[in-house]
Amino acid sequence: MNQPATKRAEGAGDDAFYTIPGKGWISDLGDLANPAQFTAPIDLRNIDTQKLTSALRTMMLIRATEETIADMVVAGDIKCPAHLAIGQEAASVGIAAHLRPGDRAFGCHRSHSHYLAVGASVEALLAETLGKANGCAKGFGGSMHLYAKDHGFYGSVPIVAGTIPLAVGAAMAAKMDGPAGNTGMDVGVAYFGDGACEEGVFHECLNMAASFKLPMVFVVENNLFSSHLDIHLRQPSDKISRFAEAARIKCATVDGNDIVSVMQTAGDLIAHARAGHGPVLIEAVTYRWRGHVGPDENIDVGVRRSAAEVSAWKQRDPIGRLAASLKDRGFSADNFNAMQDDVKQQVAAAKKSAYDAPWPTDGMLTSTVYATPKKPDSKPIAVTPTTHMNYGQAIRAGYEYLLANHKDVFVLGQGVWSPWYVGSSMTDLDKQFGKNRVIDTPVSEAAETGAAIGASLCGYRPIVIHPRIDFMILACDAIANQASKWAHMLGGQDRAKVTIRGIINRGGEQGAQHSQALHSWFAHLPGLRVLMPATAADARDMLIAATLCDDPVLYIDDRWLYDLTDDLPPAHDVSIDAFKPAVRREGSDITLVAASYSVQQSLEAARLLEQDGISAEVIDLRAINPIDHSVSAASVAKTGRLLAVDGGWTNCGLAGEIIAGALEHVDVTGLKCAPARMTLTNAPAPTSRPLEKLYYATPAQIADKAKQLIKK
Ligand SMILES: Cc1ncc(C[n+]2csc(CCOP(=O)(O)OP(=O)(O)O)c2C)c(N)n1
Ligand SMILES: [Mg+2]
Repeated sequence: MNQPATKRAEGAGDDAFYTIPGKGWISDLGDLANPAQFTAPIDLRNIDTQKLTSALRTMMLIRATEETIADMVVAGDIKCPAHLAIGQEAASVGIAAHLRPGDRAFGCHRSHSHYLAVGASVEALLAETLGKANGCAKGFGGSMHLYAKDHGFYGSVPIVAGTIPLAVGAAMAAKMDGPAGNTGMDVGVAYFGDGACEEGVFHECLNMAASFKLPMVFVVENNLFSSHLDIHLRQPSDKISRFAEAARIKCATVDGNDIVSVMQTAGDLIAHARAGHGPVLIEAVTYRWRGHVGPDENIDVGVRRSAAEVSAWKQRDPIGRLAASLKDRGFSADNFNAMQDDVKQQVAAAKKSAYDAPWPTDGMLTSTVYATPKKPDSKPIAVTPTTHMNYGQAIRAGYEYLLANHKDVFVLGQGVWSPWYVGSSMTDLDKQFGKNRVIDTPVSEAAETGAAIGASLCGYRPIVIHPRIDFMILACDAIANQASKWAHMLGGQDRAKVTIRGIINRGGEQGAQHSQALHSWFAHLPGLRVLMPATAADARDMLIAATLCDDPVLYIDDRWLYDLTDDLPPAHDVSIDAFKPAVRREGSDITLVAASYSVQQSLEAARLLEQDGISAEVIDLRAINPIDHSVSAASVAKTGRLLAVDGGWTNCGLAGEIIAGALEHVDVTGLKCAPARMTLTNAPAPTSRPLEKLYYATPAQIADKAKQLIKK
């Protein structure tokens, strides 16, 4: 095929892509983005003096703590990336003035200020930056993963925009909890920067929070930079609140270095969210004095910024302006100096105790990855008696049981009100349990999944449904970075008790993006349990166990199994550790190991082999992370032959893991032949009928492969 000739315009300069400031850029923020403006003392309006001096002290504490962190970086004691918010203190303190203990705030990479503004411990912060065991994340988070849930700070992470959907989920949970007396609802709060507003998930979250009318507070600290890049080079406007307007969210853009402005605006907007009128967005325009990361003022990820600009912004110092304004209320220079000394002493004492603190013990490296499985402690009433049902109906029975017996369970996902979107597996659950517990969502995989995680940190056990694993990939940050890491990176203090259901939906000429089985991708992640039911009974009971488990669980069902039937006894609470690998058929000549649909194919292959006098043992792995190789290994030790069967691709896939895991546990000199694997053709799924027939392995092909091994 001929490529069209490149038609790059002659003479296109650097500004072909970027609107270079000064060349046609008009600031929508106007004076708010101009450091020469808003430098005068601020108008204290009618805010109580004690409230203001307390805010001043918190801002000073944040600054002194961050200056100490800068010194500790320079001294070489802090190695983790430390993003300082010096110059930005008013935003977090102004918002925190209106938060209460039940609220749920989530931070970002630059969150020392958010954490300290809610009153969390300076000692625990400094110890955390050093990696000490009494750090706020037990030494597992460093500067970028802060945690103080007892102060309403649920966690911060450095994936830009990563916690925004979690905060939306926390707001969802707050709405489910309902108002606290006549004081309105608790709120979810997400702190993030202007750069985060360039991430897709932010827009999914605005839309979802507005559509669901959630008590959600989006706080954007617009410091006009993302890393080394000025907002003028990244967005067609420097005013972030325009995105909220587009989502019909009540919003305000304020001078983020004026604590009174932030406090007053936050007071009004947070009250709006608490009252149930829907989400709000507060844009605080500010500026960081130091570079993107580390202690330097003039360097931003290797790019030098204008020293004149930095010093101009220092004239709009939130601390200096408030202190100057308070003089009229009798707060003298002596008062200021005394406060400063007091703050410095507090930080110095915290620093000393952080240095003196112990390191985490070796055992902590792995001890927090998974929760200890619990024994079921209740005997809830079964919804259905022993019933003959198929795999799809069994999944539905799992939901029915959970929703009937466990008030903390709710489900959300796309198409869950539809009679066919997810086969027979959820039919009419919304009618039975209400649309507030069976929630159909916008087309926003990242927001839905992140929200489920966020709600799971607030006492709920959500199940988020992805009708195809292909679509679930859009939620990879929530799954791979957030859910699976949450417990470990916060030192085991909290867990994402979320179930993520991904459906494999192959065949039917649906092609490359509607047919994938990506279980191997996700089974790679420590912290995420991955279950693959191969029978109708497991389809129901694994869903129950996954939901009641304190770890994040990816539950993968396969539409090709939906017609498989079984007699299921009444349901009951099941523990996650009930699902050891199962010998589904005993045999002596060869071991077939598989999960999910491949188990049924292997059983069919074993029936074919029996006709040729070959006895095949079939192992159903059931859980592929953590994976238990012991049953496969024992079988291989007995038969001397191993064929791994998997519906995923070969390279770095489950079949390779099955072989490696079994061989590590057997005496290989006893093997009768080298192990082999039967996997998917190494190509994306075709749509054309004859090619599709070629593409998927059949039981006859599995049997043939087994026969080849036996001949060897
Ligand atoms: C998903 C993701 N992409 C890129 C990065 C690299 N990164 C770290 S911080 C940052 C800048 C974010 O800017 P902004 O949201 O405005 O926050 P600020 O640093 O200004 O406080 C970037 C791009 C990241 N951590 N995560
Ligand atoms: Mg920024």
